[in-house]
Amino acid sequence: MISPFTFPLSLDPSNPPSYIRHIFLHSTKQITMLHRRRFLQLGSLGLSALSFSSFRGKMTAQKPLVLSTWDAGIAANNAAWQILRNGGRALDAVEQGVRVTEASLNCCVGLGANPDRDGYVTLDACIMDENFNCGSVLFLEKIKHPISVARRVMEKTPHVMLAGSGAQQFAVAEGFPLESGELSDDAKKAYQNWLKKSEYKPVINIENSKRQEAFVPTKLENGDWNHDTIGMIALDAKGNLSGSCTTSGMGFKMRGRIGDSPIIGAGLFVDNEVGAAVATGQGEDIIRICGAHTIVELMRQGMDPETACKKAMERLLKVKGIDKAKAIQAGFIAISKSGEYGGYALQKGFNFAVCHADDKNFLVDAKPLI
Ligand code: SD4
Repeated sequence: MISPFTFPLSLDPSNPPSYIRHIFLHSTKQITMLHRRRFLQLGSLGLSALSFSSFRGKMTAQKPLVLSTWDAGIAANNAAWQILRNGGRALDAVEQGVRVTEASLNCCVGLGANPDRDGYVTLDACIMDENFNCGSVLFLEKIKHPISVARRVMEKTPHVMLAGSGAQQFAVAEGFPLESGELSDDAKKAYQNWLKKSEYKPVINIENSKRQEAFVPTKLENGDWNHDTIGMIALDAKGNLSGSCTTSGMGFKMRGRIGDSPIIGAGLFVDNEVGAAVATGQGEDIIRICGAHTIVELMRQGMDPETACKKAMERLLKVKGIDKAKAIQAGFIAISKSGEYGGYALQKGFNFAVCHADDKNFLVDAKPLI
């Protein structure tokens, strides 16, 4: 039985310390912690800041609904929401949403992102609709919106995946402009720094890091620090699910390296009868457990989204082993067919953005497994 959950707030809600979170229940199992400071950031995105008290009490499943990974998900959700709020299709929402991130300057998505170890930005993306249609592009260079190329692969070819120069050739034939391939100023700086050490070592939570290190986090157009691979899943007013994922992959990766993000079943999976899931983090380990597909299958067995994400993360941890797992990060988010949602992280530091109304676009800190 679902029972309302009340967080015993002993603090003054009108003046909470920055790290006090408000807890509410939005499914039988999920307790989500929200970061008040981040609510207030929404104002700069044209959304109403959410009041501390507006999250009291139980939260029910939502429709329409859009979720996306990391802080950058707020702006992406905002674009997706413009489609969903008008009764639009989830597929259009997840494409338009992540295009915002692809067009912005950041460390890990789009042409402004960090390059591979040879100094080239190579992009991966995939998209999946409510009918098991899917498309993806891998190792795509000099194209600004890989997610839209992935959609064209899905809609205009008999294939699911196109890679490298073939994917680029297809994109150009479809009218996508071929960009210069020049690194953004931030990426140039980051690459120069990285060359000094030339270490290939993933850094956990680089997406939200404020530190200037070998893996230098780059700045956003608004002056904020970087963000990351964006994965987005949405449920539209008609009850249809879709998802998208787009990334430049791990910064300073080996040339030709592909992570989970463009791989259907690993980085993204949608089954319109059950739910949708998307992943971020160390792609190699997400691939090993077919992360997104595993989560959807666990939801099919009756688990709510957060529990399914947690179980999949437990599997990743088991495969990786605790010692090696401590050096990496992974995050999963999921939506059920009925509009419940949740996420889970391997380690502390992963958050995701949830939007289900004009004035409800907020960040949730995912619970960590270790
Ligand atoms: C990859 N999953 O290429 C992507 C990278 C990522 O947070 O999501 N980083 O492995």
